[in-house]
Amino acid sequence: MAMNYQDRIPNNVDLASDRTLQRALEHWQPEFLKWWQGMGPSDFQSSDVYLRTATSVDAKGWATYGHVRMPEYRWGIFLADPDPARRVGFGDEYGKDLWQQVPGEHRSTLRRLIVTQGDTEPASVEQQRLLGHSAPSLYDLRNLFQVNVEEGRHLWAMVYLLHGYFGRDGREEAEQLLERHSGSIDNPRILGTFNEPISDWLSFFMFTYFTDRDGKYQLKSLAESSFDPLARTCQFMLTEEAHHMFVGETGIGRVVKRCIELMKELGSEDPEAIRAAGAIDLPTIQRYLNFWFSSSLDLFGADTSSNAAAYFANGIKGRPDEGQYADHRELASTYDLEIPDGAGGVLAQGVPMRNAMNEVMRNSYVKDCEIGLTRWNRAIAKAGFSGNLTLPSTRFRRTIGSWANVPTDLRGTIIPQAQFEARKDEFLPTAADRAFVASLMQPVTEPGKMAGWIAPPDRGINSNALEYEYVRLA
Ligand code: BYC
Ligand code: FE
Ligand code: FE
Repeated sequence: MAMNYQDRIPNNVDLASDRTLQRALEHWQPEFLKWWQGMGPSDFQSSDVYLRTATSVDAKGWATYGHVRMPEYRWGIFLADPDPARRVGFGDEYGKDLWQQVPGEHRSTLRRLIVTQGDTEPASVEQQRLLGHSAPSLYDLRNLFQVNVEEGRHLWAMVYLLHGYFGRDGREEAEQLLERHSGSIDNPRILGTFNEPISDWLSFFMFTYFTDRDGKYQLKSLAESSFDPLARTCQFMLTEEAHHMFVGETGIGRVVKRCIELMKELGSEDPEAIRAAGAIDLPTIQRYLNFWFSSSLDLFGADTSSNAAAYFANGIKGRPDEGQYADHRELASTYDLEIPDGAGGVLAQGVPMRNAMNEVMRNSYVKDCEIGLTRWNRAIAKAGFSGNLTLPSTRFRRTIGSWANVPTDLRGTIIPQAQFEARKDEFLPTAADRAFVASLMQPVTEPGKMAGWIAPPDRGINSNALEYEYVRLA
């Protein structure tokens, strides 16, 4: 269905035909805007930002570009077109009809998953709210705001489902999505990573590389859901998500590139020399990477999970790209886990495949994370340097699952707690690292200019030059 931009709330769900739902959402809209003004990007609300807005959900028409003030962005409700051939794709009900309404027995589970997904979206906007003040270029500033408005739209996507399919308790949950806040002591966001501060741009790029990628995998698994409105909502969100990971991958890549340029210029890989020249050295990049990768791994949940088994059995949440698997029921199969034996060693344990779904997803995610590292390492090697970036072991610094609170080194070897504490500065960003990175975070607002710690991107947005005025500061 075509997107309707005449309504107060743009949509392709024929919102006008459901007065009650339309009124409920129109009631929530000013609350959202109040939240955006209070908790969204600090300042810049009257700047004109070169944003893309979806105007249709098909492949070619969904992105139109133009300068918009963020509060005037047309946040709307867009679902991918229905696929009449699609059936329940996994679990006990494999092959049956999809659900167009929420089955009573799955109501609280679905609500909880939708709320958890919805909670991450505004959380990320809150985490990033101060970054506009230290953007390395107008190009980057624009990308930050593009990500922010789209995360705001992802919140709309989940709020539509809550209002449209969960009645009164859905409306209450929608209100609470604006009441929890990232990092709040009394009322924090639901998942750990979304309460971590993102106070510098290196963290922002790590977050969009690693944490938005969790978003990609979670959305892919929800896009398989038998609850068709959820699946179609998530399918469309994935088209927007790709840009967030692009920002992360190219962002880290440009920080690495700048470091390489200076290593060449100085003829040295010495971190202190790189820092003295005003860029970020590879060991510091590695420590930031260790932090955000390990934090994001926890977002997949525990490695054995009866919740995950029930989601799969009931057709609620599948595996990303479920179609690629041969067995969509997984009744008899097992998965081999390596878990700590409690005495400093490692134990192999076979668990029912359905209970290991979080781990299956986490593994696909890790593989996807490796792609960027290969690319960055190739650039380092090509320049003739020996340094490289690696993903730490999935056992490292976990707080969820079998490896939670088991101290290991970056390779996943169990070490005594005291040794972990003693080596923390080698593993994770130190206060001095953070202070150094913070010292580089000086805003650059002249079109086409770039901060000294980051290389320019290969190209501008939507075929525009790098010198284009991506944000007209007000
Ligand atoms: N922090 O049985 P388990 C995105 C809890 S990112 C705190 O393994 P389950 C985005 C868990 O809730 C994608 N608590 O749980 C990115 C459970 O609690 P209860 C977000 C955690 O249900 C960037 C208990 O531990 N989407 O979109 O299998 C910018 C036992 O665990 C954490 C989703 O997450 C944690 N990290 O799996 C913007 C999809 N992990 O029941 C946006 C929806 C686990 O004992 N959520 N717990 O009280 C889910 O599918 C599942 O809730 C989870 C957890 C995968 C998160
Ligand atoms: Fe999102
Ligand atoms: Fe995202």
